[in-house]
Amino acid sequence: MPTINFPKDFIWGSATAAYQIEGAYNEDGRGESIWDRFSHTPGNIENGHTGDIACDHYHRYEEDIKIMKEIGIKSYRFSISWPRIFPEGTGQPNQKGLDFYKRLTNLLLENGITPAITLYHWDLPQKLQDKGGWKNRDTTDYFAEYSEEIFKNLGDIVPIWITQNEPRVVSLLGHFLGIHAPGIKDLRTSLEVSHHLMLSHGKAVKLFREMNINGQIGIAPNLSYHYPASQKPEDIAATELSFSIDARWYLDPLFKGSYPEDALEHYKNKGIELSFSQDDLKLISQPMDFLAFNNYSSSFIKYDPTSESGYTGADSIVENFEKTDMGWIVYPEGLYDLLMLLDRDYGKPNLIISENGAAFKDEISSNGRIEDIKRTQYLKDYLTQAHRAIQDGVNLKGYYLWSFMDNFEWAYGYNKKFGIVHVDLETQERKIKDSGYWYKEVIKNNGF
Ligand code: IFM
Repeated sequence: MPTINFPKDFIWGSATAAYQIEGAYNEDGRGESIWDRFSHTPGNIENGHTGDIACDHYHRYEEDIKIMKEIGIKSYRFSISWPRIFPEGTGQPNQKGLDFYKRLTNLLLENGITPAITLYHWDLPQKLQDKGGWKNRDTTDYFAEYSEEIFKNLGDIVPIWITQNEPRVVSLLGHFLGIHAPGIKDLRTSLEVSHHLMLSHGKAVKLFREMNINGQIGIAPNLSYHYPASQKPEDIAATELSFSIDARWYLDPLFKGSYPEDALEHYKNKGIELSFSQDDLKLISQPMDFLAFNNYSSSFIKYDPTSESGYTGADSIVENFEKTDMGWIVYPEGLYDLLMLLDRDYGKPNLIISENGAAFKDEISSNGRIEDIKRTQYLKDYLTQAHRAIQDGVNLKGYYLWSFMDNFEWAYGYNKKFGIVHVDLETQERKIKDSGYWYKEVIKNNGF
């Protein structure tokens, strides 16, 4: 008997994203995405890796669904490649692209696996980038057009929908740091982009309601709990500001219909005065059915007047923590604190952990197994904290493990392994890791 029991109907899921697994980048009429352009540009991705072939999931989805079934995964979260549906970003939809997602969705359903669709997981059609990408407000209308097409085709069979995945990463890494596609480095642009991503979410939710889709819809920002490096007032203030910039910037518009004042003030002091119309904020703050969020780690923040933002990560604190292969600290209590904060500050929403997992180096041992003890321990510790929050009254409805299989980890190429299923990139052979077998038992017992 498990000692940690999850509520009946808890959603045990696993997640991936189109560009990270599909491959078939130029097949069946798929258009170019900004990630094709970015990864094909030398110097952007470790080892020059690309998503051209990736896990070849486009051709191997049947085998992948078989493995999901073997593990007992109850819900599979995947994203749709916008340029597979609209190669030009807008205009005529590509029937072959739609057919692929229909085949995938139907096979999931036949196998008793609930499909959960993410509409945007970063692969904007390059043609839309050529028109200004997410900086261009028109992109929010193109996104609505694309969402409408997907709702029309899959709305009657897919019960769970996520509009945008990690708008903060798109804005910061893609448009301020320039280390993700489309590789832009401009603060003002990154802020305009973040607003347009949120607006596109609002437009998709509006359509979803107008079309009477019989499912649930939400968004998936990446969130982590921020702790002050000390109890000094300046560290506490710096921590609040950093959390406003990283998290409340997305949460407040969704739940309160406004952007956080301290973050607006911070940007104003940098010479960027932002104002947003009430109409936009009304669209963004339409009620969602759930808030999904991706969580991997936590941050410790200290006041630092020498840094551009006025704060930095407290290296002296985190150096003693265990870290994953991404360099992210393992701090499961941070998930508990985050769940409690969301519950307290945002009106007890239904919550879904739409991503959680760990990259560690794997080796196939002589007995043929992949004994990924660290990943299993990480999952166990994070799920323990998720369960603790449920016990304390948080409305946590589900958990999607990132990732179903090893895949293209953006700027790191294939060098970071998050999967509970190992993928041999030479042969495309799949192998369930020990963590996958552990997850299978967790799902079977609804706990551990
Ligand atoms: O692989 C990514 C995913 O695409 C978005 N969330 C974080 C994961 C791990 O970095």
